[in-house]
Formats: sequence, structure tokens, C-alpha cells
Amino acid sequence: MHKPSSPGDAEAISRRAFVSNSAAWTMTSLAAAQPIQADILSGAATNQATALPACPHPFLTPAESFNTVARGNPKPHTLTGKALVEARMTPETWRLEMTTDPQVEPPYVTQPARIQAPHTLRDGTALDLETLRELGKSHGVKFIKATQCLNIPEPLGQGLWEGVPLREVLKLCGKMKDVRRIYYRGFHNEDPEQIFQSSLSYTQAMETPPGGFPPMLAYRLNGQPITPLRGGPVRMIVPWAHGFKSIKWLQQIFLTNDYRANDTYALQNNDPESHLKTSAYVDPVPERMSASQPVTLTGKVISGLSGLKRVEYSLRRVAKDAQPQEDAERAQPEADWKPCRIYPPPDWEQILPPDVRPHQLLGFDARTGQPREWPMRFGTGYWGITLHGLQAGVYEVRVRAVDGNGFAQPEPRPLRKSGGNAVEMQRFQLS
Ligand SMILES: Nc1nc2c(c(=O)[nH]1)N[C@H]1C(S)=C(S)[C@@H](COP(=O)(O)O)O[C@H]1N2
Ligand SMILES: [Mo]
Repeated sequence: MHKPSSPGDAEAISRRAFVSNSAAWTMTSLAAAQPIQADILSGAATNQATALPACPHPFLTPAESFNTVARGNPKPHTLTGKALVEARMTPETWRLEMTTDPQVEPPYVTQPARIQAPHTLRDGTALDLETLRELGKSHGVKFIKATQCLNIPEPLGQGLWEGVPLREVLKLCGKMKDVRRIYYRGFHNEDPEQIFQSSLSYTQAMETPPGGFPPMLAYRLNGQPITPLRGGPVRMIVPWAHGFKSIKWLQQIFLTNDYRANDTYALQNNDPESHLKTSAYVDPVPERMSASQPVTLTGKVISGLSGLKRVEYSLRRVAKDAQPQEDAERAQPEADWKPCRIYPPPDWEQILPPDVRPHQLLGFDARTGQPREWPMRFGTGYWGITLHGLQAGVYEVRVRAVDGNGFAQPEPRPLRKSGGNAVEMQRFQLS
């Protein structure tokens, strides 16, 4: 179902997408500077007489209900008692070291990075949680963001993250010279084999467009301290990126003059600069349903760097024993794609923690308390369709997202290593 397309297919698809989407491109380029809103369609527009059932997913995933991706033996979040204290993974014992990489490698790196004020365990200058929270009182930010693994075709969860922008923490290092990248890693059982690390360029760490989401050191999730399971006490959150940049159990920042990404994921044949991509996912459908009832299909959609224009579905009846066609485009070059409905925003005052107002969140309008885009950028939205009057038979339904530039999934990045983006299919039988 999530088989990547071959490079040859990708080329053919992009040519076709260019031809069929050229009108949409012109329209969206005129509105380039505007925040985009996906079409929240009325029943009439999608030819649906009845309303959708209540949204099947929460807009904030409870911290313990995220799907977890973690390496380590033992996995750091399973530590308890003395082991957790020794790992410096309790709120009282947590420390962050900030040091420089002394390495030079002529002719690529001729000067080592230097900072005025290193923060080390040895000197007792490592940052503690109280200091970080204190910084949060003047410089804290909050935003809602989806977590998505580059290698797993299903969003892992969506949380309200709260913390201090990385740029404010780096300021504590004073004057810097010859720093081009920020390398960072979490607790790894004192075993170099278990290191899972990531990196940002100096520019990505220090500069954020006005109103945009900065990379941050997070210490609250959904209004609560972050538990070890979700990467606490302190976790990096990189808003635009797949999960591998959001290092859990953060403990070390190295400032380096090396311009190359050192991400563990890069060494595993992934694109370390990939962004969250606009992509739709289908909830599991019962294999058999009654032909006398309308069929409701729902799912998730992530609005990635390119934003979300709409979600579309394509339905076709197939022979009972037909092999599922894995590649949507090859299976249905003339597929008849129709718009799905997007669930509207929830009542934020109801779902946010009691001490948080929607007006305070990045990505929300400070006056109206409503999100500036819907679904929110780097967030998960939900879609649904209700199909009436289908005859008995076997059906395949495919769903795809169309981004703000008019690219339909799996474009613009069908390459597996910048994040899976296959068009999902579900098959069901009506009798
Ligand atoms: N220290 C550490 N951080 C990590 C990982 C890890 O194995 N170790 N996995 C990363 C990956 S690949 C993903 S997708 C996300 C998953 O976050 P979650 O477990 O909170 O859903 O955490 C990231 N941060
Ligand atoms: Mo991941």
C-alpha cells in the first residue's frame, strides 16, 4: 500500500500534474503571500445530503496516546527511580550542556567554533530546568504541531508544545565566532552506539519569519510537564521537520563550524533537510458493509510546508478478486478526483488547558483567537466523505492531498527518503 513509485513513474506523473494543474498554479501564485485556507465544503458542494459524524480524532492527542518512536537499549523512557535520576532525566536533575566542537578539517573547516560562555556539567554551568522555565516567563512560546516520522505513513499525534525558542537559549552562550551549525543529542545510556542526534543551521536556529514557529526547547505538552515517554523533561521541537529533528531527552548542544548535517537519519539514507509534507491518510474501513447504508470514510491530513488546498477522493468498483493496484496513478490515470470535506476547527477554549487561551498561540489570530490557516500549517486536520446509493460490490477508495501550489500527492516529493508520501487506498465490500 505504501510502495514508493519508481523514478520513471515520478517523471511521468510530474509532467501530467504540470499540465492538469497549471490553472491552479496561476491562481495560487497571486495569493502567495496570503495564509491559505483549505476549502471547507458544504454538503451540497460535495453532493452529500447528510452531515458527517462527529470528528473521529481529537485535535490534541493525549501525551500517552502518541505513537512512540525511540531507540536505545534500554529505551531511555523506560528508566525509573535511581536510573532515571542518574540519567538526569528528572526535572531536578536535568541539565543541558552547550559546548563547541574543537574539530577542524582543512580545507572544509579551517577554524574551530568558539563561544564566550560554554555551559558544562564539570564547571557547574550547565543549564537547569528552573533557569529554562524562568527564561520561558519572558520569552516562552506555545504552538500546536503534528508529529510525523519520515518513515511511518501515519501521523504520530498532535500536541500543544510550550517552551523557549532555541535562539534565546543560544544567546546564553554570549559572543560566538565561526559557528555554522548546531548539533544536538539526548540521553543515550552512556553508549556511543546508541547516540541519536540531529542538527540545524545557525540561520534556522536564530531566524524565524514574524509570527512563524521557531525551533524550541519544550518543557510542557498539552499544559503538563513532558514525561519521559514523550521526551521530557526537555525535548527539542523543530516545527517544520519530521520527528527525527525533535530530539527527546535533550542534554547536549554542540556548536560547530562544520557546515554538514550530522543527523543520525542522514546516515540512514534520509534527506536531513526534508520538511513535513502535505499528505492525506485514510482511517481503516471495515472490510464488509451493508449496501443499504451510506458509507462514511474519514482520515487525517497534515498541512506541510506547502500548506493544504484540499483533500480529494477517487472511488472505483473492482472485480471481487482483483489484485489491489499499488500505484494510484498507474491504476487510474483518468481517476475522477472529487473533494472531501474538511472538519472545521473545534471550540478551542474547550480543548486547550485551562490556563491557555487560543489568542496566545503562535499561528492564531491574537484578536479573534482563531487559527490563521485551516487546517493549521504543520498541524493535522481531519477529512470525511459520506457516499450514498452505492450498489453491492467491491470498491477501492483512494485519497490524496493537494498542496497550496496545486501539487497532488505523491508530488511534489515522491521520493521515499524525503518522507513517505504514497496515495493511500482502502478496499471494502458492500453486500
Ligand atoms: N533521543 C531520541 N530522540 C528521538 C528519537 C530517538 O530515537 N531518540 N526518535 C526520533 C524520531 S525518528 C521520531 S519520529 C520522533 C518520535 O517522537 P514521539 O516518540 O514523541 O512520537 O522522536 C525523535 N526523537
Ligand atoms: Mo522518525
